[in-house]
Amino acid sequence: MAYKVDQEYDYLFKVVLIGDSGVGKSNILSRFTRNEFCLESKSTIGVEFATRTLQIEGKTVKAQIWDTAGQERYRAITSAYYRGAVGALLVYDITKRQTFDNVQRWLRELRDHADSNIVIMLAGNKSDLNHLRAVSSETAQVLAEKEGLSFLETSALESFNVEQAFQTILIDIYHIISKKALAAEEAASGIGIPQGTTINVGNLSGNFGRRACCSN
Ligand SMILES: Nc1nc2c(ncn2[C@@H]2O[C@H](COP(=O)(O)OP(=O)(O)OP(=O)(O)O)[C@@H](O)[C@H]2O)c(=O)[nH]1
Ligand SMILES: [Mg+2]
Repeated sequence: MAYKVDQEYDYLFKVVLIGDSGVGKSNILSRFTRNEFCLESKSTIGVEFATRTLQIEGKTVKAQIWDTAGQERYRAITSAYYRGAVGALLVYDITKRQTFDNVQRWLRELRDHADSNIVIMLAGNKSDLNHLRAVSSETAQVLAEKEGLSFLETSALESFNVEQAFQTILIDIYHIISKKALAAEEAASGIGIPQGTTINVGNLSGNFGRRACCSN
């Protein structure tokens, strides 16, 4: 009988969604994993996660995306939420200035609890509400550059840039991981060690026949 084993992937990447309550984290997640949107979604309580498997540069990558409440009182234990996360989508609402001002707070939380190499993307959600805009994309871009984050405006409602946002995070993670794997492979096989020129010093006294000379 042919059936697909769930473990059929090359990489499993944990990505966390963070940002203030009501910015649209849960809808971004449901749009990406189930292509669903809900206008009257309730605040998340505790932690939820959903997965989606996709192809990145010929590899099967399973993205496990975690979602929790932006509101402090509903939040699950922070350290467990961030443990093992290799990516983060930090969401604010382009129509609510306060949610953008709090981005620094979320970055601090990431710095305190997540791995220092975590890939972070800033997402200004609800781009469909341009007439109610309170944060310009230029302002957000400046902050993103200052903090070394990628940046996109998204709309979970219109399904705009949601796919792109996750793709960018996952590709960045994949590049970091594959670079690390390559470095480890090279170190193991000795390829990474600087190669020297072999010179013949046969006339030197003693038992030296050949010596390797490292040029760098
Ligand atoms: N217009 C518009 N509304 C959106 C968009 N994304 C989410 N919303 C709405 O914003 C509200 C909050 O969305 P949620 O996804 O529940 O927000 P959340 O960030 O998960 O909130 P917490 O779970 O409380 O942290 C809901 O009414 C959604 O329908 C969007 O792209 N455009
Ligand atoms: Mg939610």
